[in-house]
Order: sequence, then structure tokens, then C-alpha cells
Amino acid sequence: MSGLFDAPEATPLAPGAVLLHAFALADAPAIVAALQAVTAAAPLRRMTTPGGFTMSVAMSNCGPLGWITNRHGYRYVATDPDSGRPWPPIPPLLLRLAGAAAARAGFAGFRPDACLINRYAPGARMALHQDRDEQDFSQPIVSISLGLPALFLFGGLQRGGRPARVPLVHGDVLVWGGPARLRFHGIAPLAAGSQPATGDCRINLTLRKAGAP
Ligand code: MD6
Ligand code: FE
Repeated sequence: MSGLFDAPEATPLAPGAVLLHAFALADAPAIVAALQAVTAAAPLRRMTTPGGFTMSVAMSNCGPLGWITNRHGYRYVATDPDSGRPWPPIPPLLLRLAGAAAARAGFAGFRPDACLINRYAPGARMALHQDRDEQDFSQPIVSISLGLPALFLFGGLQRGGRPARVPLVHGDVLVWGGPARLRFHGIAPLAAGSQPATGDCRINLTLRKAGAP
């Protein structure tokens, strides 16, 4: 129940994009524990962009498909290129949470087949980009923030212009799809801080439907 002086449960950012405050907060300890097992099997690693730069964010995946970048481009693949094994399965807790968050934002029936795990150490950032390597843009993306706070840069459908700056804190869930699905977005360089839940870093999980509908 929310009262006059409570923080809002949901903030619409744009048509198709909504920030669900603290939606993952109660599940955060269980999510962090499940991620330990995932990243033990598929360790976080800093990938190379097609332009030859090493990303500041360390990444891994779980699910039938995982997002990778290397000198040959960006794409989704079924096996971890570092081990040759399939990515670990998406923990059921995350599937449930993503489906509930998507439904809360108006996207019923969301069934992700990919979960990208991003780990930001202080100073790490994500340049403005669009998420367009998925096959079906009718499906939303559910983004879970854990650990240190970050400033989300929320741009428009075209590159250029000054993006809005949206603070994301531990337990926040951002859902976007529909008319917002191809907006440019990024993360400002992470400020250092103390966050026992994740060990002084930020973890972002993005659950997507990457494969064919
Ligand atoms: C991040 N998020 O929060 C980066 N992409 O660390 C993303 O790149 C992102 O939050 C698509 C949809 C939601 C997101
Ligand atoms: Fe993205």
C-alpha cells in the first residue's frame, strides 16, 4: 500500500518505459546467490568490441542464448566461447521476476531466452547504444539493478541530443518495450561506494527475448 509520503512504486520514463522502484529488492539476496553459481560456471569477462576496444564492463550470460561481442561483431550464441559449453540456465527466480515485472508494466506473457549479466566496477561505464541484436522488437527488456547506484542515460530514438539522467538503485527494475524499445541508452561512469550486497560493484541483469518468436 502506498501513502501520501511514500516514494512512488513506478515512474513512467517515456511511453513503453517504466521504472519499478525496489521491485527486486526482496529477492536480491536470492538473486545474488543464484548468480554466484552462474558465474562460477560461466565467469564474468571483459569482452572486445568490433573496433578492438576492451569493454570496461565485465559480462557473462545465462539462458539458451547469450550476448557476446568480439572482433567479428555483436551477436547471440548458444555456447560460451570461453568454455565451449552452453550458458548456464536462467535461475527460475529470475524468470518469474522478469515475467511479473513485464506484466506490471503492461507486457503480459514475457518469456525471456537470454539474460545478460553486466558487472560494473567503479569507473566502468556503458556508452550510449541501442539494443537491436534481438530478433523480435515486439518483446520488452527487463533490466534489474543490484549493488552500487548508477546514473542511467536515457536518450531518444536517434543518436544525439542530451540524454535524461535517471538514478537506478539496488533493487530497481526497469522495463521497456513498445515505442521505447529502440531508444539509445547507457550508464555514466560508476562512482565508487560501499555496497555489501554485491561487494562494492554494480550488477545489472537484462532479460530479453533474443531468438525468433
Ligand atoms: C545497465 N543496461 O543498466 C545497462 N539495455 O547496466 C542496458 O544496456 C539496458 O537497462 C536494454 C534495456 C534495459 C537496459
Ligand atoms: Fe542496452
